[in-house]
Amino acid sequence: MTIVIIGPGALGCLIGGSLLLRAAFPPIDLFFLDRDPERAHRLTGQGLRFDTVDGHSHLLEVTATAEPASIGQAGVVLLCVKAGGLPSALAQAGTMLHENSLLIALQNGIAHLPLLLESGLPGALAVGTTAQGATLLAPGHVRHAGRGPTRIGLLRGSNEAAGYLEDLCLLLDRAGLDCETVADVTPHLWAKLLVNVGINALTALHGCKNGALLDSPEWLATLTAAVEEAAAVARAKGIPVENDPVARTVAVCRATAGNTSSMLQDVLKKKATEIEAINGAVVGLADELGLAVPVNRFLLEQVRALEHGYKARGS
Ligand code: KPL
Repeated sequence: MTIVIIGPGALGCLIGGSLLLRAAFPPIDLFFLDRDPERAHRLTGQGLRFDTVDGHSHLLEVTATAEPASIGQAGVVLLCVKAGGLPSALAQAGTMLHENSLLIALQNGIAHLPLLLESGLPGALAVGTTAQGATLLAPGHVRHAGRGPTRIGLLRGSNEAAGYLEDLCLLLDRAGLDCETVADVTPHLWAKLLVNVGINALTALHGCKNGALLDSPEWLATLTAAVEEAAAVARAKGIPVENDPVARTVAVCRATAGNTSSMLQDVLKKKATEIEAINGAVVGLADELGLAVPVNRFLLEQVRALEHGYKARGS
């Protein structure tokens, strides 16, 4: 099985590292595809440093490239870029996909679904969500910072593709990523969105680890309000929401207490964040539905201002 991971960021390195370390059977050919040729070259030369959740550190041999043509055709392509990087990642994926391939998108939020469905790429299409925590300590050095479920569902594809997805999920599960296929992925994407709505912007604004949100009554109150607003939007859209999404978000804060959220990692690197795909998506849908979501709007505006600050300084 040829597996290509597009985007050797925190999540891509976590998945790649877990597969290389633990998925011995069936044999896989794993490639990382980066858009930066120099970084790809360095990753191949230096290997991937993978710190497991139980504190062990492994140096793994990897093959990374910026040239999809050098990989040829892929069985599975995992899109591990941020929502904003999806258009160029889809263009890269396009050259490797064929009618029996499986493309799996693992972005936060829900805003990327139309883009995927309209991409017109050959093969089956699946979307997934994971609550695994991963921190990219440096390019090519990832720490697995906390465990949580990974759920993947087929958006488009034959019965054969569904079987292929089952096999792949089994492989990811054996690799320690707590992975299962689901018939309808939408409620799972929303469940994860509600968690990200509560954790990501707040950790980015306060510069704190996920677990620290539980130490401040004020931050916890904002987390609670943001998640409740987003849950009301989900319910108004007819999406089933589990009983207590706030309790789930708190549980994820605990399970990934030592993790630096992906949004804080972006802010620390002065990169564009996924705020538009997370709290921004909630605000956009709330506006369409005529619902008030003041806390999500506040978080959206604050993170936009933060991003604008470092973009404006040109760093
Ligand atoms: O998904 C995450 C993220 O950081 O984007 C969580 C689950 C909050 C883990 O940090």
